[in-house]
Amino acid sequence: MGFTCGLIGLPNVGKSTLLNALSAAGAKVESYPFSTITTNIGVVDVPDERLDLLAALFPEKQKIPTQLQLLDIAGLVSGASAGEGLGNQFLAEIRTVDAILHVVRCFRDENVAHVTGELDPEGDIAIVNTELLLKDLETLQRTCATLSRQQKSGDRQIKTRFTLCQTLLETVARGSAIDIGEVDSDAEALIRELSLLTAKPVLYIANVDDNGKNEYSRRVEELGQRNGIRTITICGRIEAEIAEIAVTPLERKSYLTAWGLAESGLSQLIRASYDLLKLVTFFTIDGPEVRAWTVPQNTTAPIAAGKVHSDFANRFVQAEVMDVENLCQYKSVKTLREKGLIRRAGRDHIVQDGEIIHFICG
Ligand SMILES: Nc1nc2c(ncn2[C@@H]2O[C@H](COP(=O)(O)OP(=O)(O)OP(=O)(O)O)[C@@H](O)[C@H]2O)c(=O)[nH]1
Ligand SMILES: [Mg+2]
Repeated sequence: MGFTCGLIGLPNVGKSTLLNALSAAGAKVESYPFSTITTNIGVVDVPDERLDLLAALFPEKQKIPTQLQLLDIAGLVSGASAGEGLGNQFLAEIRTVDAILHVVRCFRDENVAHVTGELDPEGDIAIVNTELLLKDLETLQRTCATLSRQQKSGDRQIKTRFTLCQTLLETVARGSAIDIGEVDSDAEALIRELSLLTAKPVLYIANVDDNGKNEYSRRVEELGQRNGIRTITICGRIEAEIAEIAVTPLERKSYLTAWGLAESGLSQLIRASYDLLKLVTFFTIDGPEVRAWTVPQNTTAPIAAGKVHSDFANRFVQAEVMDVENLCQYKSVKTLREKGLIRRAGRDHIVQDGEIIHFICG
């Protein structure tokens, strides 16, 4: 399981509720703050219409979606970076995730305490962001101090690292998150090595009342737009209830319709997380399965082959590549072959999102 998103936010914003809605994790949900004290883990199937189309084309084969891992992390409060609440545990967990899903409370409910007293999406987001910044500040200060001592030895590499570290420290000390898209490859390596929290990709999740989008969720969206962060609006409680009572996808759909929800917010959320992680999906239709696989962007064909079977990476000779639309249109691999719609791809081929790949191994 390679890719992990972490649900973070203030206490009582609905993180565990969302995890339960997304997976059968059975996380404890309570109306008091800090009900989560140890991290809950859920595994989620990534919905994909293209896989559904392929499964319909090969009804005799088993459909296997690709998956994402989700962590539901303890809520944090102001002062977490200095150990308040479950602060340090929270921040240590965030280090391990590839992307952050920042849950923001946008629902009113007097039975559920709000840690700062009232609904304030911008303020809530700022509290969390400040704690992430303070933790990065501490990490960078500590690393800079160590490197500063070590560079006295005259080692060139250590000197370069020290300079990079200082630049990152200046950014964070100004109150700015680190933008991994803006730095060179050396700095990127250092950022990853130190697992800097503000450099991780983020998605906002506006957790709304039963009535859908509201004034608060729109404020989250506006803030997200200003910061280049995407927002997904979701009603965690309804989705969790539906997930609990609906057994089949059809049942789920009819409950969603009854609630006036066109598509599950959860599907949107999972797809958005997947985009956030810059992953691509490819499909295989060989053997008894139609299956979706996940690889990072810019993965070559032999590496992708190794994902399907560890042996394949070394034994890779070439690949045959088709498009889902073509296969759905002509309904058979044989016809695609006759029409010249199957491409041959060598070791340098970069796997593109949506390709159906047949690996030929020696
Ligand atoms: N009205 C309403 N209540 C919700 C919604 N989502 C969650 N809640 C309630 O809010 C309370 C807190 O939910 P949790 O999922 O435990 O919140 P959490 O963010 O995991 O909280 P901590 O673990 O304490 O950090 C519970 O009583 C939920 O039922 C929602 O969309 N609407
Ligand atoms: Mg919780």
